[in-house]
Amino acid sequence: MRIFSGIQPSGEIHLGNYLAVIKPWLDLQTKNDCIFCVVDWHAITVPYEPKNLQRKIKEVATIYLTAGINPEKSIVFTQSVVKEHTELAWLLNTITPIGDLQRMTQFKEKSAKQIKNVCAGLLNYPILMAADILLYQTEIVPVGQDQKQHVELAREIARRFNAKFGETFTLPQAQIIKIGAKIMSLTEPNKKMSKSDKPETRIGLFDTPEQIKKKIGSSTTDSGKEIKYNPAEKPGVSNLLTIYSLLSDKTIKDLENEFAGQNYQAFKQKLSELLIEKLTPFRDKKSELENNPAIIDKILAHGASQAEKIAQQTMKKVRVAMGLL
Ligand code: AQP
Repeated sequence: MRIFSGIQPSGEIHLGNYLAVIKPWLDLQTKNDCIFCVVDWHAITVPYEPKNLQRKIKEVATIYLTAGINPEKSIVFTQSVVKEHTELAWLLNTITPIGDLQRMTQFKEKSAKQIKNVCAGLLNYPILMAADILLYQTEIVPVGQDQKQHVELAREIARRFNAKFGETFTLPQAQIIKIGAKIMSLTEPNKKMSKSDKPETRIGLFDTPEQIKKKIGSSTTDSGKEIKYNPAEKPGVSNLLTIYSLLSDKTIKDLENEFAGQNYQAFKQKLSELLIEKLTPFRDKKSELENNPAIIDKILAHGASQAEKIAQQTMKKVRVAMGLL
């Protein structure tokens, strides 16, 4: 099956991005035809620092490689290098009702933060995302819970295009993990962990052991003493249990048994140790690749040339179907 997924090089890539999206890519990579993109054109729909963008792109690519993505098996590239993404996005603009874009939850939330000058790019973001997905005739799109709505819109756009211009696109489907598709903030466990929130709300993949201990130590827990999974009544502890379970590959039930009778402090200490063990390779790899930036440049350039070939085939079909060739 063809898989496409991506992360924006915005803010600090965190545990939510890793556990819900990047980690599941590894299983998919063994049996499927995978394309993993650094979606930089999406990252510029909110205020950003141009001088940091190239560094951020390389950091995201570093995270993909450290997590276990094999660039000899999967395609890894930067979105803006393959121009067909914007060409297809423009064409899909012509068949997408504005109302569909205005009802997107992410647009409502992000535009509320940009009250003074909401850019058209923020509204059109899901069309670019549809282009990213449809360009590669994608069947499965692994995402977190918050992006499910955008994948459903991409499917609807593909369906509409096929009905109007003839069978052109594969209809994509979102793939969401059962537990952990929405990792919550460490300080406000009713809100999702987010790149744009304060640093203490999330664990960044490059956090130092001291930062990890401090953030987990001061994360919000709940009244009571038991280490029990109950998102409605104990959202803080349930979120920490979810993180622990995904990192250790133990079930939540097993963890409840393991920590029965222990207090929050002991649980948090064990979780910090596990996080330090799992995240140290990310910091190590970052320093290694910073000392040898040509490695990442080469991988991204090779990935872009592979992605371009597929994208060009689809665009040929699209132009013919739309009477543009
Ligand atoms: N808290 C989360 N739990 C599970 N999955 C998450 N994702 C994001 N946050 C969580 C998923 O990560 C993928 C990449 O996200 P993105 O780079 O497209 O940006 P986003 O969804 O807007 O993520 P952020 O981190 O929350 O950024 P901001 O602060 O800008 O809103 C997506 O599949 C997403 O679902």
